[in-house]
Amino acid sequence: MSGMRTSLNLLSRTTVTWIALLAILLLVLTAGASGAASASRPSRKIPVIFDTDICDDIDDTWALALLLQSPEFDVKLVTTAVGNTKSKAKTVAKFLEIAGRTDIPVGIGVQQSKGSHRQDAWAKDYKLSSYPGTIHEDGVKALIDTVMKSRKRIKVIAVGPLPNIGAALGREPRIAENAEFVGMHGSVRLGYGGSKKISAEYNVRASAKDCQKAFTAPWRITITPLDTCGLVRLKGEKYQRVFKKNSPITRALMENYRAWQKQGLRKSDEDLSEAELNKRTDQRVNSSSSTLFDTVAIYLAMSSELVKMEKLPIRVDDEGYTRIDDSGTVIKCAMAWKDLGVFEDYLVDRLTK
Ligand SMILES: [Ca+2]
Repeated sequence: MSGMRTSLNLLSRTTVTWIALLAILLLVLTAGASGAASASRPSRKIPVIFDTDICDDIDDTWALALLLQSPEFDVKLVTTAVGNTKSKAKTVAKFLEIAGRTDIPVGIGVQQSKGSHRQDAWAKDYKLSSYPGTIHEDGVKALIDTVMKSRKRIKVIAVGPLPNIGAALGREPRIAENAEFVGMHGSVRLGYGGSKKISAEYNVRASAKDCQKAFTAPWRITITPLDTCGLVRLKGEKYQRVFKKNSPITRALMENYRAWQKQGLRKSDEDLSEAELNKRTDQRVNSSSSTLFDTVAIYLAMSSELVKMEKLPIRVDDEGYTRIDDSGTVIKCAMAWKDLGVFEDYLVDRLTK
């Protein structure tokens, strides 16, 4: 009897051991499977490409800062547009390096000149070859490749004239099938500075043919025309929070703002002494921002809560006007602010967090 009990005990002990081993194996397998699943699960972040004519107006640099301070985005590429795009890429690369975001590739857009730009002084000693991330000499190809290989529909945020987007659509029209367009373009019911007279807004007018291509491509289009973006400017307490923050990003932003203002003043009066130039630059940089048009396009790529959106048929004419016209493409337009003050607070909070 006792011999039988011993062998039964032995049997049950062996069974228990086997069951335990199987359970552990199952746990390991399940954990492995869920690990693999999470690795292959697409990120919930919004994949974006930022196409910018940075270094012409300063608001692009504010928009770049907002982009980098927005965890909603997975920034796949920044491409430079208009003029000397190679020199502009230096400003972008240096800014990304300071922000600790050299994971972001930089693409040199369609090179239109070898000229200089207002923020060149800030990046004059920076070497593109020293950028730890990727520099694409052919930014248009990089843009096409990034869109075509994206597993999720990607948002192309464009905040300047559109030679890069026009070229990309010309080379590979299928990008419109895997992308959405979000732009700072046009003037629909308001012109510059809230004027009741509409304008041929610069980003459209400077390359109207490319804008026509972009606005007739079969992708979803969202824009902030001057009606909303032309009203954003930080002053007083709100501006001072950014001005005084002194984080790596806001420091780089303010250095660029200073370089941009100084170069603008120098161009407008070449007889100014260095001391006078610095004094006038300080007066401007210490008091308020310029109009921050492009920041609104960044915001629209993640939310439209703070604006009144309208779906309007928009036709881009050859002079660069964005007309409401039944023959136009239906586009989502941010036509008015629900509360501009709330957007300004949001912008300041983001930039200074
Ligand atoms: Ca711009």
